[in-house]
Amino acid sequence: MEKILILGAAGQVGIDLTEKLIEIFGTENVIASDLKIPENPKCKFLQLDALDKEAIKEVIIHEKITTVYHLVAMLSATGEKKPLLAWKLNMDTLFTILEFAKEGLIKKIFWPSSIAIFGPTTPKINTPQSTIIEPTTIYGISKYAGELLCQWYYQKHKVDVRSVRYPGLISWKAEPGGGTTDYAVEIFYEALRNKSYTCFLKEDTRLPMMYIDDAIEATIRLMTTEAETIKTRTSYNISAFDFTPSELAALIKKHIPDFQIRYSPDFRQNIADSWPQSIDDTQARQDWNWNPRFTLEKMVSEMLSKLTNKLKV
Ligand code: AKB
Repeated sequence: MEKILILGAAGQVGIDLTEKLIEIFGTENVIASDLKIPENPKCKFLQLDALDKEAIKEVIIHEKITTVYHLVAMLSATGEKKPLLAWKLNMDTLFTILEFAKEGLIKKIFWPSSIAIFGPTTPKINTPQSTIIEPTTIYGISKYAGELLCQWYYQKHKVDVRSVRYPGLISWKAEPGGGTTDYAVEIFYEALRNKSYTCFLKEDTRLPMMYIDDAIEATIRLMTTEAETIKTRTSYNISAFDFTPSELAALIKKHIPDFQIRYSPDFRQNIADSWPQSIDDTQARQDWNWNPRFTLEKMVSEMLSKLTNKLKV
């Protein structure tokens, strides 16, 4: 039986992933950790700083951890404001976990990469698995360096580390923070609370996105597949749908007819402009049967209904 430690469990992916892992492996086999303490932890929770190598090592040994889901990262927008801290947080914490696996303290690692590894020179439409990769944000650079590190530890030291390149993720339980795709979550809160939203990206900025349930499904599927079927040890492209702010607003308007959107692009526009518009995920589909369930329309209905309930609007 696996014993799991989640680093960054209170973040956007962490909240949903923790619940799913508890469902699959049982409460007694999942330990959640983060710097910030969640309101209602669903399993054993430890307040841990991912940069505190010794504290993490102690937990891994003491709790007999076999698998680490390493979700800690500073995202694209905050990373541009705090580049040194972003690099330190994103790289040092990954090195720590990879080294623990090399030493034999843990058996398996999940570490997410992102579409942010791609840059302005990458083909923008149906971006292939292997292509030109020249990221222009600190976050993207750290994620690509991280991918190569994962591959190096796998090839040199047989470390079983697995990864997907998340697109922008849309969730209702937890709000994202510090990303460029965050508008696609904020818009739902503002539509329900105020019937209006000012978007920090231009109306025609197309980006690849995914509903959180599919992101969790991809993560679990990759982590529970046989090691031999995983041909890519950098990180897999995964894709669900893509849209622009104006297309998303039009779909929201179908549910909330008087919803209004305005546009006031800021520094995040440049970041978004450097990323792909859509992603080719053929390899993930072939290697481990990846297949998203949520269409764009289904995601919009689901977000509005879940958030209506949550916000009591
Ligand atoms: C961000 O916007 O920085 C993230 C990402 C695409 O990895 N959501």
